[in-house]
Amino acid sequence: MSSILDNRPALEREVNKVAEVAGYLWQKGWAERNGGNITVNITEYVDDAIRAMPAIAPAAPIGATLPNLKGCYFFCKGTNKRMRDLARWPMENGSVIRITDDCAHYEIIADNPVRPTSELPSHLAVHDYLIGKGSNYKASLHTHPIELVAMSHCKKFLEKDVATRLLWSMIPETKAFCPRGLGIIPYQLPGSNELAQSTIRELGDYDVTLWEKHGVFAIEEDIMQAFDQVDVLNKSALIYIAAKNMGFEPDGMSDEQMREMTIAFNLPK
Ligand code: 2HA
Ligand code: ZN
Repeated sequence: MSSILDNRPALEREVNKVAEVAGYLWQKGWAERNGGNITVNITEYVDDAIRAMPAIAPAAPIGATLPNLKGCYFFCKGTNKRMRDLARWPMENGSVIRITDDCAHYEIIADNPVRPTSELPSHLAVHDYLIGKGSNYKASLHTHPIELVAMSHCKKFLEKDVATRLLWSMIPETKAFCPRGLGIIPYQLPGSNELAQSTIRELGDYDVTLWEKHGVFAIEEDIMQAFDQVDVLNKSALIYIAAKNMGFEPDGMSDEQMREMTIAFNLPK
């Protein structure tokens, strides 16, 4: 069967990155059943032949009008599809969609009529926001990292920047690679517009947000970097929990050590 990826190595590379990340999410235990979603803005790889491709399923409403998405194309994980299947067969467990000219509907154009993720309204609202502010971020990732979700069940860690400061202080790399920290989103119904709106509010200040008692939502230039941010933060959570399991509260890096690091790596304060 022919594929939209045939003779399009740059587009194929982006989809392969999605498949690789989907495999990591499964291996880490962050993607039970159909848990988590990935969307990537692939508009820069779209040529005239793709623009001429007909829809292979009727147009469906997004649930919102998103003016910045006019003419945009996305690769999306399919709803009810498993990350572990996306890892092996990306074009059977995900699809390429086009936003229609009214900016309120999408149509699937390739390879199979796989309906996109249940979190599509929040993912697309985030992409609309990113384009609107001229960001070069193209990927968004929602997943269920065990230790970060566990921390989100404790009120103390839901106060602004408490979890960020704790996680940064576990190992110097965390602040170096996640200099914007972890934004906190109070519990909202999965897939709801309220969840999308509060996520967008926090993404002004953070690249990764923690959805209370649910998961994380991360944005980055590509899907590999979005995964890296979550992985680095969850690694710090694992170190914190390992220390607690050994029966002590970890000291964390001192304020002086954090200051020294911030200056040496030229990080924001
Ligand atoms: O798509 O994780 O929050 C499955 C989910 C929804
Ligand atoms: Zn989820």
